Amino acid sequence: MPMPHRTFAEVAKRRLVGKDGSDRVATIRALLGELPGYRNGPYADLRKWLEGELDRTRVRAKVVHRDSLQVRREGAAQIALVGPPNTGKSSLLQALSDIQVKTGDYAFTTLRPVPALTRIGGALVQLVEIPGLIEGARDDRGGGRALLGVLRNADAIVYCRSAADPPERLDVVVREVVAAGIDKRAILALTKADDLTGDELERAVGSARVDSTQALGAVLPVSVLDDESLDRLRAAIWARTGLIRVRPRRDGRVDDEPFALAEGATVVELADLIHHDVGRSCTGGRVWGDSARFDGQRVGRAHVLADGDAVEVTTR
Ligand SMILES: Nc1nc2c(ncn2[C@@H]2O[C@H](COP(=O)(O)OP(=O)(O)OP(=O)(O)O)[C@@H](O)[C@H]2O)c(=O)[nH]1
Ligand SMILES: [Mg+2]
Repeated sequence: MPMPHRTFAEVAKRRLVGKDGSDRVATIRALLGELPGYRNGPYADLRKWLEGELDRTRVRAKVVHRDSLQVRREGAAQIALVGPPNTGKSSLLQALSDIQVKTGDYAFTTLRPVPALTRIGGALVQLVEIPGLIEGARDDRGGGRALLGVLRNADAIVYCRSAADPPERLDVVVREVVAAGIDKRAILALTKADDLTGDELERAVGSARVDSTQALGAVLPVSVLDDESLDRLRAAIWARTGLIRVRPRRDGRVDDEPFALAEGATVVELADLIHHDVGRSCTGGRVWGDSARFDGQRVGRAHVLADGDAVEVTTR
């Protein structure tokens, strides 16, 4: 039994994350070897996509010196983690995904943006650690311009500061981001929350809230040792992607994997993502979830969906 094609696509993307040059070529070749040889349908589409990746990788290998800081977007949204050195950004990346990243008890362990894919409520989201933003980054100090370029591309920002550090520790980074004209939905993660006692943490969160300007967004204590805090971070990240997760329902069964749609998306937009033919013949649907007044409510094509909805699309 071959792997379902959607699973294969996810696995393939995951295996390609962060790979460049000959490493990437070898992985693509291996994936092509594992792909069932159908000439039509989704597997043939996957083959075409992989062959395209092969070409693009070869082209990129020649220009890699120019844009080696660029991060290839993967997943439904891209979230940048940024903050002073040694604030636990790599550790968060590692705790939220299953990649191995270098972490270390010293500054500037990470020197290039590091991407990692994480799943939030079934949807794939790319996290990117932005290292080493220093004073003068906007004037390209420390390769700052390219790093800010990655931030500019992201859908939202998680500012990271150690809970035990004074608020000012983040000032340099925030100043550079603001001066670069980057204005995104954001979260302030107070990292290594386990370093503080309950009382100390409460005070740290309180003063961060007072101090937190609009740019920093909601304050969230996190520790890689506390799974619940990581789940809260995941939820807060998702809330800032501007996306909703919607699962198709067919024959009474709800798909495991959600589609990620823009906030405000309608039934017909979901139908179109499932397949253009379904989009064309969509008459509406039945909805389970927050956008429905009751389970299985019948709705029209223009019904606006909510995060977490399950939808049975009806067609002519
Ligand atoms: N107690 C505690 N220590 C943590 C936590 N997260 C990270 N650390 C430690 O903090 C140190 C720095 O972690 P990194 O993840 O490398 O920090 P970083 O922000 O990626 O650092 P640079 O890449 O150097 O900027 C390491 O010694 C980690 O073990 C946490 O939640 N709790
Ligand atoms: Mg790091």
